Amino acid sequence: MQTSRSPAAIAEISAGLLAPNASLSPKYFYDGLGSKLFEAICELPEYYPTRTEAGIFAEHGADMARSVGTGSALIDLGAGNCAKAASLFPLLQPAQYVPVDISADFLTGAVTQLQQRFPQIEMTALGLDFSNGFELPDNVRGERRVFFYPGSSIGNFPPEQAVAFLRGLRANAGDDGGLLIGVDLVKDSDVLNAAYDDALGVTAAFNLNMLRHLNRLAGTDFDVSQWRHRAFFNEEQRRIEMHLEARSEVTVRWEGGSRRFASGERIHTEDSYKYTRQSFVGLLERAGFATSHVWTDPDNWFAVIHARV
Ligand code: AVI
Repeated sequence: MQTSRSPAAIAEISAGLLAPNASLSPKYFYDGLGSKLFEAICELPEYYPTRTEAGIFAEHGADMARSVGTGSALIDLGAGNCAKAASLFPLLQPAQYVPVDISADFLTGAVTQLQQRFPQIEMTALGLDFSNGFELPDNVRGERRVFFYPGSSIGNFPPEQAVAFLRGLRANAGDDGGLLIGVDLVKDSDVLNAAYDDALGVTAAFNLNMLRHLNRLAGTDFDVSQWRHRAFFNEEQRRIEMHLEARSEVTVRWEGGSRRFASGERIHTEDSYKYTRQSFVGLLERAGFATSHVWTDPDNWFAVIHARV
């Protein structure tokens, strides 16, 4: 979660707004309110990924533990409140738990509580932005390392960046480690469009809230009421695209820059790539992983994959 002004953030936001096709990183969704809105999205009837993945864990957790093995160092990427990993502790029985999240404060609170429930698991919280690669601390290096990356967050990287990111995990996994990852699958576009443009407008609020966050981060003067949420499945690219669209002509100003947007002009805020089973297995192979097992729900909407090095 990023809330204070930094020259690097201002430069990045400014470059994104001035690009011919304006675009901003989805990381700017997540201020305090943005994180709460994302939690609300996960509860929406239209947003199937969270509950579908939870259903797969509930149904196949024991099988996953057999495939992954017990006694590993479980490295939870984007751990948040650590609830997903914790639900698997009784089955996976990790020797060590390493939650990694950009919000260190949030993590520390969650881990303190978790340590009381599972005193036998050694826990080391890491507060860092892992999307650009990271080094594991020395005390994690001795164990068999299993990365846990649920929620289909891998879909928010373009495929080439996803391969590079997975390669980084592969390099950190050692000779006998692995990866347990959640992947959202290609499906009927009506289901996908509804999941990212829900009837209550929670995803619209999540998208629009980025503008308030930018105002604080970069001193932009966005007026939220002048913009609307747009989300649609791009069949050719197999991705949901989210945009913010100007309702009428509007000029946005910030210290050191300004940009005029014509009515209907858009700022691209997020891509969420959807994969077929085969296409994701291909991505894993390119990153140096071998797929060990794939579990899906009865509708084949979501997959949890165990990959070995
Ligand atoms: C975090 N990520 C996996 C979500 C997704 O589905 O791509 C972010 C999101 N954007 C809109 N709704 C949810």
